[in-house]
Amino acid sequence: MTRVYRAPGRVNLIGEHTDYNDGFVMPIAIDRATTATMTPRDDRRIVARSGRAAVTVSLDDVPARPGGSWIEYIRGVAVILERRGHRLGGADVEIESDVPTGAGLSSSAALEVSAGFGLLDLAGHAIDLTELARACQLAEHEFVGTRCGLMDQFIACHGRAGHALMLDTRTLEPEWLPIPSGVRVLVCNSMTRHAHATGGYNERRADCEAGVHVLAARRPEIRALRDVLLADLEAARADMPDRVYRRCRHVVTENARVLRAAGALASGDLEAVGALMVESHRSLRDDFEVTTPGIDALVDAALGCDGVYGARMTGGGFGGCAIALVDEPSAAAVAAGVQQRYRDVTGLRADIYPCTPSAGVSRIG
Ligand code: GAF
Repeated sequence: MTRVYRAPGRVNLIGEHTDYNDGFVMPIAIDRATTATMTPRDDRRIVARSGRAAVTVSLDDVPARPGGSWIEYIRGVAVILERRGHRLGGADVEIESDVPTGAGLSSSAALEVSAGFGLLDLAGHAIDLTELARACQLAEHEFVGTRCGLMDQFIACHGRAGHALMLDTRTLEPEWLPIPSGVRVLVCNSMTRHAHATGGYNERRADCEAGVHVLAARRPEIRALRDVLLADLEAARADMPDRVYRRCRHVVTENARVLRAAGALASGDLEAVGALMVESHRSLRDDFEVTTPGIDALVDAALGCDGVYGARMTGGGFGGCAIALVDEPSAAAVAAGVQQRYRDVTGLRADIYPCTPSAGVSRIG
């Protein structure tokens, strides 16, 4: 019995670096995905293939220090699921994906979720998608070393065709927002990625935690930046390094932007959504410092084209992708215009395509 499982990548419309601060995010599952073709084995080995790479690991032999290769995404999920009481069997796993790796479109969550879903299904377990998302997030913390939030795994599990998900990452309460007809989200891949993205990500998270520590000393009910008002932050500004203050300012203002963007999207006010996207990008560039010159160039290029409501980086940053919210009839001209301007500024060729809001993980064969 061979089965095929599929989990999507994602873009995030707005709400960046807010998920590990108990805040708000607005991801969309996209029509690029990872498929895991899986056949059960009667030993407890996972024999995984991706392109020409093949790796075998045993579920009974978990190394104290994970090896840092792509197999850790699969092994990590399997180990965490077993730790949570789901006994699994081995499997041959063939991985294929059209989610570009290292582009900020969450290829890692697509891999974790497709494989984790498949392992649970092959073992006959009922699947709680939110529990699966949490197991995948923990796998990334423990086996890969990125202290990520839950956004990517959550949307890979729960994505809905035609919709963005406004998620409160504290309560996990979802609000599904239909993407209005006549508008497209263009994915603009800068084709660049910093080698130190994981380190930079974890440093940003540590800065946010340092800010909470200072703020909670003044107001003990503060548990996360989600609980902080701009006035709290201004009052505590002198007690923290300027860098920490600016990281916190990004998160506090970004949470407010997501809430406003949700209202604007629900009422079809695309101009307002676009303006909030631009503000978000500037905050990520100037306060959170996770954009790169290439990504800034892509965003500027998009904002110089007719038919663009807004544009911003998407995902963790340090390279990767920007997105642009565009009028559907202008999409092809915007793609060509952005490509041209980006090449003029950087000499690089950006990969640009519209994405279709898609469903989350499922068995497809
Ligand atoms: C990465 C992480 F995996 C997410 O949890 C999120 O923090 C995002 O960066 C930034 O918003 O994709």
